[in-house]
Amino acid sequence: MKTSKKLLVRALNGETLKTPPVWLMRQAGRYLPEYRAIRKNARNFLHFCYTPDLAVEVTLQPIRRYDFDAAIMFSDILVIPDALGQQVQFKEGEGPVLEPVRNVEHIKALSSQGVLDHLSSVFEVLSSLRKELPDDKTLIGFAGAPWTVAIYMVEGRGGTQGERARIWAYQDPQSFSSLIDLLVETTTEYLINQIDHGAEVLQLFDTWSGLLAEEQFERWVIDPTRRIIEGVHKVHPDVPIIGFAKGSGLLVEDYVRKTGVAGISLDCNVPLSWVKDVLQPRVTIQGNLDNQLLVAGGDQLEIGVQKIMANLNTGPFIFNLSHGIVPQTPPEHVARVVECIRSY
Ligand code: 1CP
Repeated sequence: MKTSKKLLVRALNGETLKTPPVWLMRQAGRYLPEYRAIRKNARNFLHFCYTPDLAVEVTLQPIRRYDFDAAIMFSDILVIPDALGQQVQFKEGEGPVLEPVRNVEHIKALSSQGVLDHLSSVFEVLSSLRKELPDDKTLIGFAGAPWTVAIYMVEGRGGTQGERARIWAYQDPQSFSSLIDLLVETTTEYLINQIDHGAEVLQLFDTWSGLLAEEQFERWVIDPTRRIIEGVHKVHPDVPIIGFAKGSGLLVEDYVRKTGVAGISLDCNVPLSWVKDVLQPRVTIQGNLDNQLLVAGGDQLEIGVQKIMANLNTGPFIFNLSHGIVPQTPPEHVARVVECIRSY
């Protein structure tokens, strides 16, 4: 099937569909027994991401089980710091641990030279997926947005409020911007190559954009995102890019106007009537079922799905979550959501 005929791409090109395309952030992951079975044999998480056979297999698992409209390649946003030469580890039960970047010398020690070679297995995963995916499914590539990746690079671990990065950005914006610029340049090349290898849609994850005050948001979220999208579109003008500026509240309107995203992935703390009236006329909406309601299940789950459908399925729309599926999610709740959307 031609890419432009696929449901996800049609929605991103502004079409209102009777039944919206559906995929869920972190649709591959520990809530699935078939994922855990493969994961337990992998040496470590990064090695798992870099082993094409395994990454392809776990990408396809949720497509087989739920018939989602799109597959997101299995990888992680932290492969970029790893490829830049920063030490990155995923510790069991602890999450990512990085050798922190805290000053100009640390930034200078990073190198964008071998990044694409280092990530060649990711491109292999995409090429294989394009061959193996059912014809009507869209293949999504992704990267972390510079601000969110920088937070992990500077803090050295998850579970922070990005304090060090935020203070650095205020105290010495010039040196902090050299880190952001390096990420803009590297991420742009990385995404262009993802498209060259079969990605049909891209998503930029800015999970921690909601930590920033208005001017900082403009400088460290909007501007780098706009530059990446411009750079990608210079080479591949027709590939739609979805932005996930999580937690950014009302600032998301500016993000939509200035970055060039074709779709905006929303979390669940935005009023749906505002989304419908203000955002949806400009951009395709993706979202925004509370990922904890997906754990909770029951009647509330179906009511939640229907409320989103009633508000947002009257314009260009992609069904998704507020944030990724968590490991405690009962797999049968995911099946109910898909059924509920398709029988709406
Ligand atoms: O052991 C495991 O299985 C590790 C769990 C896990 C998984 C399944 C991690 C570690 N990463 C992933 C895959 C992943 N990460 C995908 C795959 C595709 C899919 O959606 O199915 C994607 C898109 C990501 C992106 C990602 N990684 C983000 C952005 C999206 C989001 O959820 O906010 C972030 C912030 C990360 C960092 C990361 N990687 C892994 C963990 C536990 C974390 C979060 C650390 C933290 O801040 O606490």
